[in-house]
Amino acid sequence: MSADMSPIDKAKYAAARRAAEFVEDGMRVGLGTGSTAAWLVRRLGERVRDDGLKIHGVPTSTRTADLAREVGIEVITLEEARWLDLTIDGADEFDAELNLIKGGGGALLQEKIVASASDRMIVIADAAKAVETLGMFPLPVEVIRFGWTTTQKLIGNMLGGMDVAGREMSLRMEGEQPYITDEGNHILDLHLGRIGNAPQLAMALNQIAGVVENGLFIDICDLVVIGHIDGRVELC
Ligand code: ABF
Repeated sequence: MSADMSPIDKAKYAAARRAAEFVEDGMRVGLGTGSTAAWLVRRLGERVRDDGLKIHGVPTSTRTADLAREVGIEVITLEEARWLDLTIDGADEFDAELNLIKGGGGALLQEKIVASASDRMIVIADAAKAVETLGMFPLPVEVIRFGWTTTQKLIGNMLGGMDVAGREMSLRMEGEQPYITDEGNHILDLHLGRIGNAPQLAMALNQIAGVVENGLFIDICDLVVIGHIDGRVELC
């Protein structure tokens, strides 16, 4: 940890460093995406280099794969791993039931597949990610490019049947261009404000033609490692 780290980076680093202690020799580990997960990958790289840790890493995005290789982690595909001992990843929001909103980093599809292929999933997050009710963070929904505006309309109709405030659905942009995921899809961000029944919404969204996956992670996370700006860490 360097002295010029921002307070939020100190919190993310503290969570990542603590979570890295759950990684044991010989594990097949899912490696998350985002700035907090990047601290985890760097910390595991230190353990590989300094302690001779031997793990196989399965990345959840090309950028995580690049970073993992850079720090000396042996990267394999999920097919080669077949199943994972542990996945450690970030999140945009988590509630008391450890349900999550993920996908702010645009990698929700690989993240959900990798997390679902793991014996255990640990989320690393700064304390600001803790919420009473999910939904303030816009919910990312990955949709195939073909007919995405129709899919957007179908989602809006479905939401019309629910009492949700502010149904704006914005297409994720990267500069002037629509954001394209590693799988070549688009992402819609649903500005719902509050999600009353996350499990129900997660199921309803994935029934809609054109929806690939959504950023609600229900009953997937086993533990959240919370980092605070003073460096304290909480497990919940
Ligand atoms: C990724 O990390 C995404 O699913 C999630 O949106 C993001 C959180 O980003 P950060 O750690 O940079 O706050 O897993």
